[in-house]
Amino acid sequence: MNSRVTQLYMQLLHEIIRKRDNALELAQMENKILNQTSEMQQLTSRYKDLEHKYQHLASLATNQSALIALLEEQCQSRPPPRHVPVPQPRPQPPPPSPPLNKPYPPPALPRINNPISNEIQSDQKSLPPLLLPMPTGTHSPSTTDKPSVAPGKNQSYVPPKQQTLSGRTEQGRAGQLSGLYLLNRDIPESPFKDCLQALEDGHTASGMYLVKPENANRLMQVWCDQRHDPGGWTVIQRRVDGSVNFFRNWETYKQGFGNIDGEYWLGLENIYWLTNQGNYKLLVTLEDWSGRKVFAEYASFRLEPEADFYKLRVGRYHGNAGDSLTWHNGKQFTTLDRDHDAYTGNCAHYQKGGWWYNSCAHSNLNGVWYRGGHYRSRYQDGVYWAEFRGGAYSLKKVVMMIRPNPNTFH
Ligand SMILES: [Ca+2]
Repeated sequence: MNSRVTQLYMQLLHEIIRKRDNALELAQMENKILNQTSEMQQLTSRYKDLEHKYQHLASLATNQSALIALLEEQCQSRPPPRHVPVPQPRPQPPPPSPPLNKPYPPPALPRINNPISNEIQSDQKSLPPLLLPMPTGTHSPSTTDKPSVAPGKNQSYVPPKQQTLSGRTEQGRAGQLSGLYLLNRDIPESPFKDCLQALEDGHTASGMYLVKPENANRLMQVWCDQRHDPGGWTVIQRRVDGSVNFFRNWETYKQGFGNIDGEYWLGLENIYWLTNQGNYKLLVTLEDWSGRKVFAEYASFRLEPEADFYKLRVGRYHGNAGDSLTWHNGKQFTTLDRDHDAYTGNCAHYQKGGWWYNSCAHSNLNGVWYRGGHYRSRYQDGVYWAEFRGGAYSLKKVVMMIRPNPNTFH
């Protein structure tokens, strides 16, 4: 009898423990559900924050587009500058049909090729104008018309710290430009025709050099890359950190802008003089945000004079980046205020740069430098090379440089 009672008692005890375990498990499950719910709430609130931020940015972009439209109108209503010869319209060669290279894949330019894009433009023009200041100055830091005098020879040395990027405002940029170009102490004084000549003269260090192309009545400061194999490269464009605004007008693209030891555009006039003193090749080096480096080389590269709006002439492609420039061959340069592209609107307006736009671009190396690669924008305006990472990916580093290539046929 006793043993039966004990057995029943043990059974009961076991039952109680099992039920307690179940209750414990239930409580744990409840906790988990509560945790998950709170996590979801956090995520929802973060998502709302992000949505809010995105709306704010989108409204900023819209405002900027309105400002651009306003500036465009102002530029169009302004009489043409006196010193610019009014070129006779030349008969344009018919656009290659099909284009020289493979047809452009539609996904890369969905908006620009959209026939209703005019609607977008007129829509923008109807937006309220803004009163934000925008520089229209034509600061010409890299050239001088007095070749007999090395610029800055008698000017005071500016401590290097004044060259550092102090801010992203245009005012700061302008001050920085004039500061930077006073720094001539380290620049070899006798001008070379290009960086290769400097290299052959024993200047094997990369850096700022003073260059004077043959037949050109101008001196220019350039960055010579003497390390990139085999050295002797004259850098004409560089993007590395987004510190310089490349959405500039014609005159600024003509003269050049930026910082010789950072981001810069050498200037169409300078590039014209450099590339017309011999046969030059163009090397474009590109780096994405995962550190992948590729290149595109063109066996010849030169620009037509300003009377032909610095029309692009590039030769045979070679490289591992893909060819995103041949489609622009034979195209004139277009900026915000000078539309020479093949598109009904102004490509520079949408792509936020200056380039040899066609209708519009396989490459947009003077576009907006976006951090991180994939960017979200109303237009395809990043620093891109479509055949490498597509038009919706803004590259991290881009350098365009030239070097004599005597064995080239144009
Ligand atoms: Ca156009």
